[in-house]
Amino acid sequence: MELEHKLIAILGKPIAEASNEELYEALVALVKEKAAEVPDIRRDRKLYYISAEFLIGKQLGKNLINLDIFDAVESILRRNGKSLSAVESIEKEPSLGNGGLGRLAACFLDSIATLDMNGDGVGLNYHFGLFKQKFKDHKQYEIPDEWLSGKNMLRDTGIGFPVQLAGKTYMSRMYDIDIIGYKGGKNSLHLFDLDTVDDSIIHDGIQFDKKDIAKNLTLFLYPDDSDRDGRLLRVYQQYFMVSNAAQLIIKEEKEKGHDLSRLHDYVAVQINDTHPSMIIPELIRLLVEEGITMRRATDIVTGVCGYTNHTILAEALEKWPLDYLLEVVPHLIPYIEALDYGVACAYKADKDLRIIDKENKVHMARMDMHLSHSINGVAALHTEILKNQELNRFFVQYPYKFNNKTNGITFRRWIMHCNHELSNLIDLLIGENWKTDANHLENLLQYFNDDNVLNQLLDIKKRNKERLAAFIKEREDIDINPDSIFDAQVKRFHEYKRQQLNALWVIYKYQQIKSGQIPQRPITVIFGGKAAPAYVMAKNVIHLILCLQELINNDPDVSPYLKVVMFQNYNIYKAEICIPACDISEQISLASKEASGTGNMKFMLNGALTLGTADGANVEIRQLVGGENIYIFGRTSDEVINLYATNGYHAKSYYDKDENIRKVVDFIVSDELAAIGDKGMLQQLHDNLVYNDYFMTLLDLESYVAVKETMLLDYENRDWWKRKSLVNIAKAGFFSSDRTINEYNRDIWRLK
Ligand code: 26Q
Repeated sequence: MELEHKLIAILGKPIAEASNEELYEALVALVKEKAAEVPDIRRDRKLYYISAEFLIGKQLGKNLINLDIFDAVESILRRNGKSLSAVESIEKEPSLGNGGLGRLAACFLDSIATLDMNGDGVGLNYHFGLFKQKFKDHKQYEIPDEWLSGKNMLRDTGIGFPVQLAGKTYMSRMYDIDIIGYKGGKNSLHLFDLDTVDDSIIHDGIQFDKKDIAKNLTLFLYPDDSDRDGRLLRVYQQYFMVSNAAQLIIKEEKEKGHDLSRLHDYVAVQINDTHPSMIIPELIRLLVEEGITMRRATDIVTGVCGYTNHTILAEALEKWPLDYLLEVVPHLIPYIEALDYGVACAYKADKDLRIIDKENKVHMARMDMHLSHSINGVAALHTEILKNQELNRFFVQYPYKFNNKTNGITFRRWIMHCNHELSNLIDLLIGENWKTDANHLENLLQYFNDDNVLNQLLDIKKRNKERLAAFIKEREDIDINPDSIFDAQVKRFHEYKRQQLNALWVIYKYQQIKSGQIPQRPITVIFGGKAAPAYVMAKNVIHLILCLQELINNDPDVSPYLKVVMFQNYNIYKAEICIPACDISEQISLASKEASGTGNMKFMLNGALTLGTADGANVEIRQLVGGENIYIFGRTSDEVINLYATNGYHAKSYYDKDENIRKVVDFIVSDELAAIGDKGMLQQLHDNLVYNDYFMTLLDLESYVAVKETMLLDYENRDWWKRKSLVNIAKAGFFSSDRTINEYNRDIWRLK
């Protein structure tokens, strides 16, 4: 009752008479009021999680859940003829991330607050985020994502720091977003910005003057780095982020009266990939300015910092030419050179350990590894590959620094919020303990032979499919059949993730249907994700998929049995509607290349079965559910690593020797597709597959097709499938980010 009265008071009118927009604003005000009553988490020791991305998703629903008033608010609205989900759809989604790395940071903040640890996020307030994806002529176009327009949840703190960029001083401004733990206290996400940034300099999509730092610094996440000015801008952004972080840390420590020469006793910094690596020389510099010797400052900062690696792809390991740094952050150069000199003295023999290489490039990851006390990978296989292959030289020097922290996801968003029905059913079956200790989900296994419960799982999946079908009809105007098998691959577009492999399967199935081989049950193949604006081949793959969507969905011979749907501007909100509805979770990266994956965990938790390679966290999913409850195909990471080492893979020979492969691959340049799409793009994609195929698509095609057929057959055995689905849900507890964060805390942060 109290809540209802509050809401009416804020609205100034009866709930039934309010519009969804008015209800949205009233609920935001209500959340603010409630959040103000939630105590700040304060401890002697504090974590700063520094990240270029925080893909936090819409905040209203999550905050209602964590304040434990979601159900109450939902029923108040329902009683007044309103729908909370309609109100939630009004909120603009923050565009502060790209993919897994940013979403991981968001899940971590949720778990850190929920577990009552003191840990804040530090990042940048990108005015137009990554970009908004638009499809036109079956191609991706990029436009600014105006997520900040209208009301938003940022709070101007009035706090700012002077930051030196290329010898000039700029005053920053810090905006905060409350991070409320589930039935817990609150921390903050600090997003830094510059008042002078000028949104009006953007033209023609996402173009702008890359030189005018005062006006462009925080316009976009990952601005185009295909020219020198673009790359310099990224260095400006990175330094701006970490300089603010470092000054915030020093300010807070001084306010607490802590002795800076014991900073490592009070502060932990986690470096999320190499984007924030300059925090290391910057913190050292500030400590030296406080009168601490360089030697001592270096030890202190090493004791403070931990580094997380998210990739083995060489191009993602950042190396900045020394002259870029000289231009942007000349005051850091003496520190970086001194650190490099220290490395040179300590490890004379091994040039590959040097921070500055002989081409005068600064290797950010190497700096991280020398000057952090912890280096972690994000899934067991990934960490082993780092230790034994990619970072082996560092592992030999610092074996004690290396550790694994298998990723996790917050169950508050990825089941409680996105799949109420399943969440409520679980409550009824095993009680609510699983929400704070996810291992309790294993208690679901007692229903392994309970047809009543298993059929309820199927019913919930069905209703989630209907919800997704309605959403796709409304947003994309495509009709999909809720009785079809929903098969989804939603993630950033990258050749190593091999959306092209899935697209080849779509072609294979299309050709089968055209020749009269009708599948037992219709299949809906769902794609979603963005390609980096300058990543030509990833955009070609999107083009192929959009052309296939056009061809197949409009072919009356085929569309009753096969549909292709590609979400436009896939984001967290769409993920929350998509994932609970899917049967098949495509996790088909080339083995060894996907550090972990976290989408795989979200699908599993919502009862989908994985079709994947033995890569990243798929390996751990298999260990948990057993081989009969997952569909693994393709070469192993050892085999792939060996093929790279021996130059043993030649796509052309697979193409030449197998007629079936040729038929499928050549369809990319068929008249049918050329009539729809851009011949040049399709030809380039085709030729890349046949003559280059760096991520070995054709290598795994045969095994992918075979295992996928088995999976589709198994789907028809509903009695089996529902059990497999139950086991997946029951075993997903390990992938709670609460478990991950407890491990970070135990091994790296020691916050409490
Ligand atoms: C690097 C250099 C230049 C421009 C951009 C970048 C860049 C930008 C974003 C490099 C990497 C990223 C993002 C990486 C990412 O999202 N990695 C994912 O991290 C997840 C969380 O650990 C893992 O689950 C995924 O396997 C991994 O792909």
